[in-house]
Amino acid sequence: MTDARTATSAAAGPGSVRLSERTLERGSQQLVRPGYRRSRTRIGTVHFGPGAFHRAHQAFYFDRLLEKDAARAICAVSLRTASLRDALAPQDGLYTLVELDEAPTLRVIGSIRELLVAAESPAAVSRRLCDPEISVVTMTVTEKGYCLDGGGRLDLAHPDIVHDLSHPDAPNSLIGWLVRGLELRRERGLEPYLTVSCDNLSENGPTLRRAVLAFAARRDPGLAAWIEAAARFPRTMVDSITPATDPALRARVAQAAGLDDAWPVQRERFIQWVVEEVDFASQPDWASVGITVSRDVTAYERAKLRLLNGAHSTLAYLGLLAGLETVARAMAEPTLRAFVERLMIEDIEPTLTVPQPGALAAYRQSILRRFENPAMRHQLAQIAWDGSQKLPIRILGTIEDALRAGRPLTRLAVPIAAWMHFVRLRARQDVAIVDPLGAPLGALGRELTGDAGRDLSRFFDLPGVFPSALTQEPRFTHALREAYDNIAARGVLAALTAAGCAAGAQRR
Ligand code: CS2
Repeated sequence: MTDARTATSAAAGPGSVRLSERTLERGSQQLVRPGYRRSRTRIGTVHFGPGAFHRAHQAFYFDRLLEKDAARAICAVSLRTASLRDALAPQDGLYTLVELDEAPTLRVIGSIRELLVAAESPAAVSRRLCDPEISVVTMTVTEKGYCLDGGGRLDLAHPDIVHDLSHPDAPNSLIGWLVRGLELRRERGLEPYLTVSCDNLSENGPTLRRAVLAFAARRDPGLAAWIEAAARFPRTMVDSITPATDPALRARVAQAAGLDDAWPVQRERFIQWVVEEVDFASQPDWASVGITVSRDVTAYERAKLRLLNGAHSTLAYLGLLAGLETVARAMAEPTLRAFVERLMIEDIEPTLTVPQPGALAAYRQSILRRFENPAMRHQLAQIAWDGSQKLPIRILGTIEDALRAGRPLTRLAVPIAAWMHFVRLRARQDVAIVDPLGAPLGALGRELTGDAGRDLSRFFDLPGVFPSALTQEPRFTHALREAYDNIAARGVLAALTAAGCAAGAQRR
């Protein structure tokens, strides 16, 4: 049994009409249909990792771009699994995006024109990557897909990287594929593609560039030099809360659209994409579809990763320990809401700098309103996935900044302690943890005692999670020990109240 990786695709119901090019016009009038002729579009983008977030976010923007530029259709490449290809191929790549609020919008997205599975057809992916029409490669492979070590650099001992260095024409990893595509383009005298990370990584563009160059240098120093000189890896910040697809969504779409969709997606109406301004001739006219082009993505990115994603992970682990299921339900728990708001105000915002005074307060309030959206059943268990990869980016960096500034860690230690107790809870429930370190975390969870003096060091020994600058810092280990023992002794809500963490935040 594992955490509910909420349902994926399913075949259309009996006797119903399946969404496709041929049936699209039979759908209900409320369906918003593509505003361009799909048959005239050309594939100009390759995307790796076409999960729900890609289909709700980037593919939505490219659908808008296609209304102005026919060369912006997407080839969606799944690295390993065929489930998305199998679900959407009978639909000609079409799927329904539901924008959730009090008056939901159902929009059929047509920007994905090709679906490939790299593990099945590496030659087809190679051909696409060196197609002269391709100018952009985007990716959403989550933090773990970059094969990084604890220091944010390429892990050359990662099994996929080891494989790809000896099988360069049929890689397993994103990094292997990006370098393969650039190598083929160089051999053909083509320009590199713009390589755009759309994942929640700190400094995602430079981090990706560093990993690609490290891999290329192992393959061919001349190739690495060419990439270093000619390729561009812009920083980006991406944002839209996208709950996983579930049977309720599929039933809702079938009823409202009058067409069966094997894998619709849903998101809040709020959406934002910030792309770093780089000098690259054939990139899309990002601003024409509401994408922010900025020279300072870092300020946007750090605020989002720490305020939104840091609060999300905090709610996830505290809420799951309190027996709650969704973000909206956790926000309805006064003690939790008060704690998260105070954490944002007192502990996270002081680590952020934004030019406009008052901007952080407004951003925080908008985030909290988004979290409270009753139209969204955003599962805490979904946010809890991959904690070993997410917490260093979302919380530990903030803790390191607080230590440098001499600020207390009382509240910041709580989400880390809650994650540790979550690991223990899942072990007791015999539910596997969805995380690249899922196996060691499961084994560790079964041996945890609830006593910080015996348990914390076990977590500190995990590879690539806790930097030694923290594990050897008494102010951190003391605050974490207190938070961990507090939760063990009192339960999560009483622990927050007892620690005075939940004392009403000064609403600014
Ligand atoms: C969430 C993010 O699942 C998670 O970890 O915190 O997917 C979050 O919904 C997005 O980053 C919002 O833009």
